[in-house]
Parts: sequence; C-alpha cells; structure tokens
Amino acid sequence: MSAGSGDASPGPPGAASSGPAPRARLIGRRLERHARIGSTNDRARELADTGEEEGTVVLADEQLSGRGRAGRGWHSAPGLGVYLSVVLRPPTEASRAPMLGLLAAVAGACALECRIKWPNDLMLDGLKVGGVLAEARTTAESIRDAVVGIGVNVNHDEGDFPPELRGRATSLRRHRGAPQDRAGVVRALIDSLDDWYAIWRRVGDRPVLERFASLAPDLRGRRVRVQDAGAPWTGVTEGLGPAGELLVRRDGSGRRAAVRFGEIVLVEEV
Ligand code: BT5
Repeated sequence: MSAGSGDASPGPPGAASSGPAPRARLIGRRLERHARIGSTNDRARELADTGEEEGTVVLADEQLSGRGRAGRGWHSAPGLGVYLSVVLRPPTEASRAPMLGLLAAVAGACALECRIKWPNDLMLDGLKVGGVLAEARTTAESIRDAVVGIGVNVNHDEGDFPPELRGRATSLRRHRGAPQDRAGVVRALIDSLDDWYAIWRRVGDRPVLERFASLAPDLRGRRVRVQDAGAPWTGVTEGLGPAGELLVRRDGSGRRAAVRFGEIVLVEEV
C-alpha cells in the first residue's frame, strides 16, 4: 500500500501542465492505494471512523471480499477492474442518505458513458459493467459520515468472470473492443464523483434525480418484477419519487407503490 500518488493518482494540485489549471477538488485530494485488500468500502469505513477527512479515496487492484448490497459479493478480479471507495461527510439530513447511491451511479454512468439500472447498476449493452455500494452512518437526524464505493469491470474477457456471471456481466474492454487504461478510468470516476457531489451539495437532489432519470431507460412505462422485502410482485414503472425511490403501479390492485430497496427485473415493454 502507498499513500499519495500512484499511477492512478489524479496528480498533485498545482502540477505544471499545458491544460487548464486544476480546480480545487474535494474528492481525491488524498488517495490510498492497495495492491490487495478485503474490501475498499471496509477500509474507507475504518478511515472514516478514525476521523479521515472528507474526500479521501481508497483504491485497490484486487479485493478478496468485495461486497455488493444485502450481503452479496462483488467479483474483483486482480488487475482487471477498478475498485474504489470515497469517504464523505455530507452535512445533511439522514433521510437524504439514499441520494448518495443515486449520485454515485449518475457520476459513474457519466464517467463511463453507460446506462443505469435502478438503483445502482451500471449497464452497457444490457449487461452489468459496474455497481455502486453506498453505506451511510446516520444519527436520528443527520448523516454522520458515508462511504461510497464503485466497482467497474475494465479489462475483463468473458473467461475472467466466474461462470455464474457470464452472459450477465461485461467490461469496458468488451464493449469498446480494445484494452482500456485503468488509471484513466479511475481519474474519470473521481472527477465525475467530485463534480456530482459538488452539484448535489450546492443545488440539491433535483439535478441528480433528473440526470438519473435520463440515464435509466427502465424508470418509466416498463413492466417489471419487483423483489423487495416479501414475495416478488409485478407492476409498471412510473419514475422516481423525491427521495430516489422507484414508483411502480402494481398489477392487480392498481395502487402505486414506492420501492426503496430491492431489485427490479424487466418483464416486458408495455
Ligand atoms: C453492487 O451490488 O452492484 C455493488 C457493487 C459495489 C462494488 C464496489 S468495489 C469497491 C467497493 N468495495 C466493495 O467491497 N464494494 C464496492 P449488488 O447490486 O448487490 O450486486 C451484486 C451482484 O452483482 C452479485 O450478486 C452478482 O450477481 C453481480 N456481480 C458480482 N460481481 C460482479 C461483477 N464483477 N460484474 C458484474 N456483476 C457482478
């Protein structure tokens, strides 16, 4: 592990360059790099717990126990993907915590030029190329701190995925048809996260929700199967609610439900 600059570091502020002057960045001011780690989200959580400043990024070439949501795993092949987590301290109400996942998905989709599947999948060619894991620690009223992690498949070939992911996962390389520069992907993700976090802090939820909606084609008018707390049910999507929840008109009762957690699977277009 080395702290500070590595090949994926965004570079020291004020470094001489022929381009425009570097802006005052929050995310990525400090970067902690690991060749191998359990989970970058777990490491960023440790840092947050010991007072790490906002914006620090933890980056790894390999994760031994990369995590998805709800106890699921994130397959983190060594040297092929980008696995990073950011420590955040947004001074805002606890009820806005779900927005962190949405804003990270928007930032990821803008950086990678891909689509979003609600709530946190980054999609290319209908396959999953990345995912977001946002974990906030809240008091009754406010967010104390949060860790936002993004994993992206960059240089994977089909054979680099375990059998259960083949046909469901893709990589930037497979989509673009050529090997990709992982350091460039890291820089693009950090820049985009920095931009979207600043927009969210300055303007609020609306621009994040609007961009999310424009990047997530299944949010409206699609029949989906919803897997939330209980038995799966079906309905037709009707967009996002004000807190980023998915609104679905339930088949049968015709009632509109707000889905806050869970998965959706496209059933058919209506
Ligand atoms: C996610 O969870 O998609 C969030 C993944 C976040 C991973 C990053 S890597 C950096 C940071 N540190 C961590 O420990 N985690 C974060 P979820 O929506 O629950 O999706 C998990 C499911 O995606 C799994 O059950 C698999 O079906 C599938 N999956 C696992 N690995 C994958 C991969 N590499 N590519 C595509 N799909 C994958």
